Amino acid sequence: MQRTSYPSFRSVLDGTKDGVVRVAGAHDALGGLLAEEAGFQAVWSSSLEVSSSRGLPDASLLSMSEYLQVAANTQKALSIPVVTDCDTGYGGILNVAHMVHEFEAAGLTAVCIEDKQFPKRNSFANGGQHLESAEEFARKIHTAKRAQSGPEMFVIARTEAMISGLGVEAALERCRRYADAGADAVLVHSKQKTHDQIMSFLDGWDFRCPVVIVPTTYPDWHIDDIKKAGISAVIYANHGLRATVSALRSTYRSVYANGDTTAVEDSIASVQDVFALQRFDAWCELEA
Ligand code: SPV
Ligand code: MG
Repeated sequence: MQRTSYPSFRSVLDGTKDGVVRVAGAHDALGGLLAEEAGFQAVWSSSLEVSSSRGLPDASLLSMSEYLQVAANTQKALSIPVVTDCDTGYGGILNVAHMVHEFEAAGLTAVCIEDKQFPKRNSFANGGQHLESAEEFARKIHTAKRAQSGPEMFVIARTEAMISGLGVEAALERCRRYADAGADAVLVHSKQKTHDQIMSFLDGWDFRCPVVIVPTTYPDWHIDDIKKAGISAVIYANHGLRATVSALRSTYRSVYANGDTTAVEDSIASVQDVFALQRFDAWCELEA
């Protein structure tokens, strides 16, 4: 069944004041359903996941409408909110306004934009990590907040300062500016192998708005310690995608190599399991 009601990301965050909102990356509704089943409180419609699902690099190749369609289809299947990774906002200031109008109209309740120049590259790509000026990006945030028509839309301002090679001070300066421009939260991204850089950021942060992190390269930071550090939301951005690649690769290889599917039967979901995820029974009832 498609979902007609689900909480906004803002209400989930407000309701998790003593904890951390845990968010899982997905590239479609099925991935979102599995994240919800596992207990996650929100889903990240990731630009890396969505472009990879098209066999394309995460380099601003897909259009806003293509990302919106994936995010909206994911949201329709879920009872938890989707946070959409909207890259740079798909262009300039008016593109950001258009983006907010369109995502809000489609029922999405949270968007994230980052302070890189369009076209951007994935944060873990070598080179090409060119920042937009802090002033211009603050204008994007201000415009995004002015463009929303209802109170729910949650705008996350993401700084790529430390991804581009700048230090913690630059990230702090940018995040203060974005918060003052109206951001509902800041996302501070790091590609270091430990969470030390994020801890230095938090030491200098006055928590004028909540902080979101993406612990891809520092995977050992336990959720209890993330919570103690004062972080509000954590995005496990691409683990679903990477698990999909590993699972499909080993399954296809086994089936091809063995000439029959016996060896994989115990490790793959049953067709009945898939029907349950589709809520097939509820659909059949509609027809009864
Ligand atoms: C994504 O999931 O697309 C992100 C996070 O933006 S990262 O891949 O770390 O840049
Ligand atoms: Mg992305």
